Amino acid sequence: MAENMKNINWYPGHMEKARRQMQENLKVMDLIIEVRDARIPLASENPFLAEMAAGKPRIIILSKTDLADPEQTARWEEALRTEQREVLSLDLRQGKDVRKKIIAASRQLTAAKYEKMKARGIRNPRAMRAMACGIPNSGKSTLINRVFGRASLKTEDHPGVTRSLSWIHADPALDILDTPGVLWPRFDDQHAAALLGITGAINDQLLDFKDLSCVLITTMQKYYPGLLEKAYEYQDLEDPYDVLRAAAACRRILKENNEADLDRTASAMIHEFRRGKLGRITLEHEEDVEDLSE
Ligand SMILES: Nc1nc2c(ncn2[C@@H]2O[C@H](COP(=O)(O)OP(=O)(O)OP(=O)(O)O)[C@@H](O)[C@H]2O)c(=O)[nH]1
Ligand SMILES: [Mg+2]
Repeated sequence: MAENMKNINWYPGHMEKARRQMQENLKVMDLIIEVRDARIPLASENPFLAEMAAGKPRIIILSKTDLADPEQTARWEEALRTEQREVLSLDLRQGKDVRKKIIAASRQLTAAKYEKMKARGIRNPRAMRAMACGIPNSGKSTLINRVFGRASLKTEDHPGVTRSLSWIHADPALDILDTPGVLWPRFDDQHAAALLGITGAINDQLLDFKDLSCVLITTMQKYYPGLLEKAYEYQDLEDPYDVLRAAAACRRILKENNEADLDRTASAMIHEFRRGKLGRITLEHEEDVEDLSE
């Protein structure tokens, strides 16, 4: 990570407020549904959620699998799964089987609690309560709409869409609380922050796209050699700025004086990545991570 990169931070007041309200609601939750982005399964883990969810059954959703590398998604799914923690990788846009899988996993993880209620003589135990949480723009509201079977919550392709907590009676057996995407007050790991920026979890207005494109280029050179060469029709370039210049030439993104417009090229590259135009790409590879224990 280059030293002169602009520092990334995004923790507006609504996130702090949401974090407090989530904490307050925690005691009534039977289950946590944490939605991460399959392209960055670790950088999209919110450390405060891990702490908050401790002791509660948890489903980790790896969303946006249509944009991620399928082989890596399969590896991550295995690596993150534990006894108390189911992992489901889902393309929430397609919605195929989303409802069925979420309901089945919720049932399984709350079975002991449900049986306990029955044993106490409650004939029709209440619906289980789940809190959907995670970083901004990861697909929490889309997921709940899928389980509910109706587009009742607002979803848009930018972070910070959901601003308040709201309960959805998604299924007779499952209530889900939608929450605003939250980040944390300070990113100790600026590389992870850049990955969050690239994938769209951070307000674009705070980002330097040239910085982000350099991180994207070096990561793709490491994991997907040849892909950028193919997309931007160049050969034998290593330096990220040379790659940016090649991309500018290929896409004809030029200033009035015919020089490459690197700012606009960087932004175009990030948006091509986000739309999946550069391929199905995972920016964190499972085999490179040594310790996944929490
Ligand atoms: N390609 C793809 N897009 C998805 C997927 N899931 C969600 N999206 C899109 O991602 C964007 C964000 O989805 P939301 O459901 O609003 O995300 P959120 O987590 O509720 O976001 P905040 O409320 O801002 O925290 C929308 O444009 C969705 O259509 C997926 O699996 N694949
Ligand atoms: Mg939302």
